[in-house]
Amino acid sequence: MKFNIKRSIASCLVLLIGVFSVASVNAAGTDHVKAIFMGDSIATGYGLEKIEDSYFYQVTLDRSYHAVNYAINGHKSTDLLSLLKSNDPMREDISTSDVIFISIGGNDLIGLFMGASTTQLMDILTNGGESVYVKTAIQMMKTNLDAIMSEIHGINSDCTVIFQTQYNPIYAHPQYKAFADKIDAFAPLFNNLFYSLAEKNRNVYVADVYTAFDNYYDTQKSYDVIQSDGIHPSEKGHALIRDVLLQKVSELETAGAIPTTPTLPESKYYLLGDCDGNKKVNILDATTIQKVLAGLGSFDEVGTLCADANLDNSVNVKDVTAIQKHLAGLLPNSEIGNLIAY
Ligand SMILES: [Ca+2]
Ligand SMILES: [Ca+2]
Repeated sequence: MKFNIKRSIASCLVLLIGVFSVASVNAAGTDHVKAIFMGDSIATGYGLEKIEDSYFYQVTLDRSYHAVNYAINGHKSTDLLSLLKSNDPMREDISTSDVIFISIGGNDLIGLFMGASTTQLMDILTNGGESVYVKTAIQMMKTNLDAIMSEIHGINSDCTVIFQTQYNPIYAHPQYKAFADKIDAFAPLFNNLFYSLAEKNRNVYVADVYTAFDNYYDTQKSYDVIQSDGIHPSEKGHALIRDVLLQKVSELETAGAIPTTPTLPESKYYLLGDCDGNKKVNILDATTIQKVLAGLGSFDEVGTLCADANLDNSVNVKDVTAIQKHLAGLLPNSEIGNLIAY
């Protein structure tokens, strides 16, 4: 019972691992600042070995936020706008949020390049920012960003919104790296849209991730902040984004634009269902419980929390079934796979 009481007052961290599903640990009655993360696969932590390496997780822990992540792999600005208009739980969370972090536009920019026909590609490479395709894509993203901001402010005009500029990953792309300088020539045209947005709207700010990556490339002579896919940030890249965001958060806290969570005893988190402690939930976790139930080993304190997959305060065969059903997609409202504070 002690565990449940602790949990009910603990902060909340909601994770998306691979698929879009949002669940939340009850954080009612807490004074935690509420943060929402949204956007694309940079924000989901796509491709990372451990979700703890994501900037989303690290910013949340650093500031003891109650955080919810609505990011979806592959999303462009058009997709984020549709999601904002249609997702009621997201709108509900926005209405009570203090700060929103948005990573969007990378797929608009790269998609323009990678989705181009030969004719379009030639036009882009020849004319850069003057290309009709680049201009059209920028105009569409501008329209979407304006609409995204009016949706958010329509729900909650007081929350602070931080847009992340999009870094150029193509220097590290196995296939397209020869075109990296071409992309770099018009990437600022996309990123300038965020600055215009911040000028036009109150409570809107920009965290300059682009420049942090660009400086890293120059000073470190390395692209190891990018994963081997040549697109997504690596563990180091997420640490870089984390630093840029925390710097901006500090400034905005000092300016009074973001509240700070009162100092609370440090929360620790466990991954529900991860019975073997490898930071993933898979079928081996169900097997681990079966072995312990058969007397082949035992759980320590955290292991016991992780193994109580159905959260009924005991570890038994029902937890094995719960993990199996979760893995089969049959328990959409389960908290298995979420980080839970204790
Ligand atoms: Ca595991
Ligand atoms: Ca149980």
